[in-house]
Amino acid sequence: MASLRVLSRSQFRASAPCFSRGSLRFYASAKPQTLKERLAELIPKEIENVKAIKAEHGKKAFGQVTVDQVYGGMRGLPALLWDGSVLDAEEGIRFRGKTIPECQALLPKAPGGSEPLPEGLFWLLLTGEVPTEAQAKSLSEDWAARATLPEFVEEIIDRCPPTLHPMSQFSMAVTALNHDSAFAKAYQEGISKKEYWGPTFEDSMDLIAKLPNIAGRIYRNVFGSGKLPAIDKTKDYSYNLANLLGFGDKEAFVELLRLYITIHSDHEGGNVSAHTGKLVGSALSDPFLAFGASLNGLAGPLHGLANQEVLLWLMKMKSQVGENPSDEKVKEYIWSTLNSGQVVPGYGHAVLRKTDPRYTAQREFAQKHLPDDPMFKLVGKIYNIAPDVLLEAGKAKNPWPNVDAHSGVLLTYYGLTQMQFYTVLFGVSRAFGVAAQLIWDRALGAPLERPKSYSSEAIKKMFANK
Ligand code: FAM
Repeated sequence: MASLRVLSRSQFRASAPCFSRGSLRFYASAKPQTLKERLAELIPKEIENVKAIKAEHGKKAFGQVTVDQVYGGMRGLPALLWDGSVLDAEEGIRFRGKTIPECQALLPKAPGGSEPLPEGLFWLLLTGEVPTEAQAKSLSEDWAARATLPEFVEEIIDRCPPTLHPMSQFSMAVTALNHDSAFAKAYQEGISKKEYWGPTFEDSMDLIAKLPNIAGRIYRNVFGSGKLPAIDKTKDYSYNLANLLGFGDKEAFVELLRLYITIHSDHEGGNVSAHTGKLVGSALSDPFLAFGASLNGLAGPLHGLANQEVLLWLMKMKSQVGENPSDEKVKEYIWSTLNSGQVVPGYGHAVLRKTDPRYTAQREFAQKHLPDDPMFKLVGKIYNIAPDVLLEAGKAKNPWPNVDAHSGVLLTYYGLTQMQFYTVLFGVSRAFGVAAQLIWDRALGAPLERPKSYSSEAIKKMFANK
């Protein structure tokens, strides 16, 4: 359906008049404004905004950097800029100022669906604006049109031994896409710095578009579930991803993926995968190289691999304490994990100090779709017990569950039981945030990242007489 909007002069030329009201003239345009067109309008304004902030506040300090922060993984160090999402320790993530429930209410949905389309989230991350249904649909179509993999990338995936972890295969395939990078090509041809964001945008769109085919191919190769279907160009991104994995006929699973991708997309700029993408991108490595690096960080057990670890841990717990254990048995099992020097996967967070709203969103989905599932009930029981145990143990600053404590149980319920694959789905989702960040970094001319490191000897000398 044609959309109504007030048009800029250049857009006016391509449109036919529709009607006027007062001094405003409205035009029916056959095509909604594209994401790239909207960004082209927003970028010059944001460049001016950043210039003004730097001019007014550039020499002001955030506060002290302590030696503990240097030794302590830079916790809380204010060092990065990213407008797409901000993480509050108590409240959790907001995407461009919007909480997860607000995104669920406001972002466009698929026909008959009730979860937000990740297409809308990507638009929101990039522009700060909620797109129309037509704009979200135009992204589904654009991504479907870009989804085909180069043959040599298919071959790389097909040659991987099924024993190679799906995340390693995923990162290799993404890195190999750099073969056709528009940014790398434009850079070789001498593109001006002011134009960097254009080919970065094209690469980012290609990257996101090709991930379902990469993920689907890895899944089918490793777990032996037959030939990949073609992308359906009339359907949304999450449907296509589900279908490539062999779950296209399960509407509730498709809805789960829409929610899953949305809530896993971005978690401000400092987490390992987001920051790695930004850091590598700052060397002007193209989005495929930068996101390949993000994936390698996501593959660590303290970050994205935690969703696999949670399921393994739950399975072990079940085998030791049975399907429907008493609270006492669950408590004992959690203590045995801690006493053997391991972490309780899915609990704790570097920034959050309350239950992760991404956990809550998944819990609400489970309450709606699988309230009687025994594994869901076990996860609920652990939620009632683990925080007290972690508090009593006295080390973790945050005893509450994070996003990974819940996702595996939902995927298992719908038949996606291969937990080694779970982090790949996290990776597909995280591309949305990393890509949005890369586009804005190139648009704002973000410089090479180069913080300073110190030796312990230098630190001792620096504070010798203080
Ligand atoms: N189980 C046992 N110990 C824990 C713990 C947990 N779930 N969470 C934190 N601790 C320990 C931590 O290992 C550290 O011990 P040491 O002093 O011996 O080094 C101590 O408590 C203080 O850590 P912290 O300051 O509370 O947390 P960090 O900011 O250092 O680490 C996490 C944050 C997420 C790495 C940590 O909570 C953890 O290992 N959690 C389990 C793994 C997990 O679920 N990761 C996924 C995080 C998720 F949100 C994501 O990125 N996808």
